[in-house]
Amino acid sequence: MTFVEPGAPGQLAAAVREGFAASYGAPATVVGRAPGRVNLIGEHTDYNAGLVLPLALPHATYAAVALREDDRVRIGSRQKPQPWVATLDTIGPGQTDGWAAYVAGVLWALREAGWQTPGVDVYVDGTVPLGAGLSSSAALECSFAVALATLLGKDLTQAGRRTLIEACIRAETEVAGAPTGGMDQTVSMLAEPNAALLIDFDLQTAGPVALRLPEHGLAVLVTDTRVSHALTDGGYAARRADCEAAASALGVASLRHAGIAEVESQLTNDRVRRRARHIVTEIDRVAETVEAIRAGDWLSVGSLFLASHVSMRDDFEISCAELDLAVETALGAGAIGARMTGGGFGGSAIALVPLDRIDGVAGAIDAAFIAAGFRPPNHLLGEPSAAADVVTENGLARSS
Ligand code: GAF
Repeated sequence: MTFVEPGAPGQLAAAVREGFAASYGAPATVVGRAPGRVNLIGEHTDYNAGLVLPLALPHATYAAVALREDDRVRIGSRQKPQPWVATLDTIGPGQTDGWAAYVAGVLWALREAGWQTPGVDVYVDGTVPLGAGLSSSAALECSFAVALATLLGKDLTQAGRRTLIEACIRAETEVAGAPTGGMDQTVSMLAEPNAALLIDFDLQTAGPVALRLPEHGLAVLVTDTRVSHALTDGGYAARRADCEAAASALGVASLRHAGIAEVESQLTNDRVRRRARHIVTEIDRVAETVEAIRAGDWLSVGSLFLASHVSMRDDFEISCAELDLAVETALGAGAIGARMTGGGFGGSAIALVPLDRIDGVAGAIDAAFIAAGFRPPNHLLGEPSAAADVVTENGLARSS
């Protein structure tokens, strides 16, 4: 069984400072840290003005950054120490691709928002599994954004963080070309420890929902199927287009404002109707999950997880054999509920598991994968953790 550990922030920050110094021959000024996320429920609802309920993982990306005196931009990582190099005026939509776009795009978006910034040197590393549906991209964007904000003397208050969220979303959608909905950047910037974050994309509000699972003898087990997941592939954009077609056919601005009766009776295209049915029922499930968590009704939370998975498998069609097997096996091995999480087409599944069943459920999933001829998955624990911030020399995130 392989569990991916989050690592100690102080050590990981020191490691990126070392990598920075080795790459650029001078010390970094600031290290930003931003968490990956796992979504408890509410999938593909963010771009439909709906509700989502993610939590920030303890697994994070760390970005060591220094301002330059010229307009050069250098971005390196432990995986790719040879830095990507550009100048400020060559960064932007249609001009920048590859992984560095997630950092350079933030720089571009903040300059578009009016920030005066010189060139930067950046070096990143972290413990968020890549391509696992756990928002390694948003963690990369947000780790750089908080570091740059701090270097430029900007605040990291709620209002300051909203500016950074917008810039990170623009980086991802306009520069990296992934037409995503904003959940990942929002939770990475606004999450609180021991809580999930209920985000309402219609009202533009976000607030914590207390989630002290160990006190209830429970944990969120995350299983990374290691089936590749890329939001720039066509599947995500195709789902988004179907949702927009459904809203348009129903005459509403977004599916948040559609009811299930009209979806069933007025949408004549079978595929579009099923997509819309997922969104409308999923938004209701998020609200019901929040109520069940607040009431300590974990069996209902588990049932809602399973209903969400079935909806994504059959109506939204974003699951895959590995995700279905992880969910079915987790339930058979003692999980209270399980579902695929994130954008889909691979990536991760979550299971709500009694503490004394964590190893049993993870082991059963491994065995089932091997028996099915799949690569053994990785696991991690989804302990609700803190939002993005800078890391001080002693390893503690600065309070903001
Ligand atoms: C990805 C996207 F980035 C999010 O915006 C969201 O749509 C999610 O898939 C599905 O819920 O993580």
